[in-house]
Amino acid sequence: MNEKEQKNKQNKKQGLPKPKFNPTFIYIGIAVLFLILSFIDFGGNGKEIGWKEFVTMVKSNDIKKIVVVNGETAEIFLTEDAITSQKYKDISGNKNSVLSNSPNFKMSIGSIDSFQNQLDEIQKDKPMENRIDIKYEKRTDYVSGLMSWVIPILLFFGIWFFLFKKAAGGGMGGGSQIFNIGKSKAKVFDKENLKIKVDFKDVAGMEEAKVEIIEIVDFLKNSKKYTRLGGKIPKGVLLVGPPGTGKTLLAKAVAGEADVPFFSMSGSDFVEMFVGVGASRVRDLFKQAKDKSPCIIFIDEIDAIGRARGKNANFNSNDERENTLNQLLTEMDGFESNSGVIIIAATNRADILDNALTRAGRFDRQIHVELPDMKERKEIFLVHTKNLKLGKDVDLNLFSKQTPGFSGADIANVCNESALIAARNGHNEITKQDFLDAIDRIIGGLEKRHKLITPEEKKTIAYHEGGHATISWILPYSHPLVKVTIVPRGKALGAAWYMPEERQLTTKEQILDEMCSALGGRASEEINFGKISTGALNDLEKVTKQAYAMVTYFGMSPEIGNISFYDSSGRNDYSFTKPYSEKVAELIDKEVKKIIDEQYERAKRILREHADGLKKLAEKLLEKEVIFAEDLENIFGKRKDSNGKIIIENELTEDEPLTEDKIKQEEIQETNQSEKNEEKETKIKPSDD
Ligand code: NHX
Ligand code: ZN
Repeated sequence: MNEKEQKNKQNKKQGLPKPKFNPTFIYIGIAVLFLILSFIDFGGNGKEIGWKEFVTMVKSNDIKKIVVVNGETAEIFLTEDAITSQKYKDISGNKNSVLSNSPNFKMSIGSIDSFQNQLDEIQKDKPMENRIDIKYEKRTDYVSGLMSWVIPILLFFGIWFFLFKKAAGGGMGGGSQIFNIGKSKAKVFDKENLKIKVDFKDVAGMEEAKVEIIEIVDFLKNSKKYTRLGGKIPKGVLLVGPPGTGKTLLAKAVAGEADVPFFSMSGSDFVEMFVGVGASRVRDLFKQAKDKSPCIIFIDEIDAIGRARGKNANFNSNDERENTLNQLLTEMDGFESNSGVIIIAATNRADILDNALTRAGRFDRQIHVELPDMKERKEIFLVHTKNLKLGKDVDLNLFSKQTPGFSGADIANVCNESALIAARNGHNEITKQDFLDAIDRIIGGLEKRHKLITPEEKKTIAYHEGGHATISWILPYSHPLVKVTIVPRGKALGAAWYMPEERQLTTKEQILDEMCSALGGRASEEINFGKISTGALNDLEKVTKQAYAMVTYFGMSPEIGNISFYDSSGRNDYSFTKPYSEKVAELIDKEVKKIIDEQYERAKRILREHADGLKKLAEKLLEKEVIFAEDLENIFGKRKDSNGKIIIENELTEDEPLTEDKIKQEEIQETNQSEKNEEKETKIKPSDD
């Protein structure tokens, strides 16, 4: 630590503000100095007099000598007698001093010649020895001479400096961009800079990940405990999980909890236009980190540099990325395990990372951060609704049930959107409906009630959606329907919304039933109008993908058998070569077509069987635009499972209180118990997702 830092520390201890050193003060100081210098007249303080006074002085023989400076100014020195008698006190305004050898008066002259002539004229009667002594002097004005070359230079440097500062770029701190190109761009969070305010309290959900990550905090805090027994502290931790699940938040919470500096950087920050920059930035980052150890380096989106080497289609074009990766690998090997620097990297694709990066001794620990389940979603809702003004009817249990597949970021988005919607509707608090609208908005996009749709099109849409709804109501394994709408939203003209069950396994029957309901839209168009439309695009896309997955991944086609071409390592991309023969390829296509054709026929059969119900449904849709599960129950009766038993929708199981907020939440729920039945009507996922 150098002296300056120590001084700063002392100042802090005494509560003094850090002395602020501002270079502009110097510049202003210099400028003022020059101004003062140029105004001070070294030529003396003699008062300027006119010709008339001068003639009087000459005639009364009071002038001892005259010095003509630079042919412009005559400096007049009085005789001792004149000074002692204080004859010209009135003119000079104060006493004329004998002591000073500066002139008593000054006078501007036109030219030396005319001055000389006029002076001679005045004293032409005087004898030569009584005449005034005239001297001619040439004085250089050092100040203005200096200024004339100093100012341009100063100006030049000033502009240069200014331009340089501008080039240094926004927000990256001082210095020029050009000179800092090899420096790491890491954002540093530590005591002096930005304080991390996140700790584990702020991390909701992710229970499993939290348990593992708490260990990392312990490594940083009590490293002795582990090293005492000869153990090595891990160097790298890889956070793997889909986007928006809070990997960055988790890493920040580790740093916040362990109270150590935190270097945050994105994988793409390393890469620049210039060769060698990435590697140099890695070097710089590790150097900085070692100086501040114990600390955490966080590299977001590490796949930007960590992708497997040499497997790219465009050969040799990515040397720079490889150099960067190599440097990262070397640096990770380079520093000792117990140096107190832990690298946390985040990615949503661990499978494409280079083997060397994930081997033991580097990022050997992988923590999987998964999408939150219903209980975790509720915790996340609790965190994000903390600062919202909630209405009495808000039920976070319902919302967490309505948002399967949502990430933490999505939930944050829902909460924010709900506040905006409530404000737009002029509500004083955010109501349940505002939340449900926000959820719909996040899933399906913006509602477009004003889209121009002809009556025929409207009818087609109604029958299309009616087809989806009818089949999913009749088939036992399809997802429970929430609502059907023919109001355009996002890119879709209409949608059937389902509540996808959060299941870990899916049976073949479930997939087939889903495919059948997805094909129900097109089937309904064909049956009812004898014409089909382009509108089934999304449905067909989904069905085709599902069918191919069944055949090539899940071994669900008898012809292909229990063969899977799925590659979990993700290393070989089959974009050019397929791992099967042409014959198998043909077979796959045939099987896929068979599955889809079968389901399409099944869909048409079901729709013909329930033609009356479908008609009623479509008409109701055209009339009301949005219909709910209730209306379907009125038309088709209760939904039955594969054994013909009536399906009872399982109520949300109440779990034990989580926090005080939770208790408050339950009070709210009790007051709404009567409304509970209606809550089921709400929607969750459009069919064309
Ligand atoms: C379109 N979208 O983009 C319209 C807005 C059958 C009532 N032309 O399956 O909305 O038709 O169950 C080029 C050509 C998307 C681009 C045709 C993009 C077709 C959703 C499909 C409802 N609900 N389909 C559904 C739907 C559509 C689409 C296209 C395209 C429809 C259907 C999209
Ligand atoms: Zn459809």
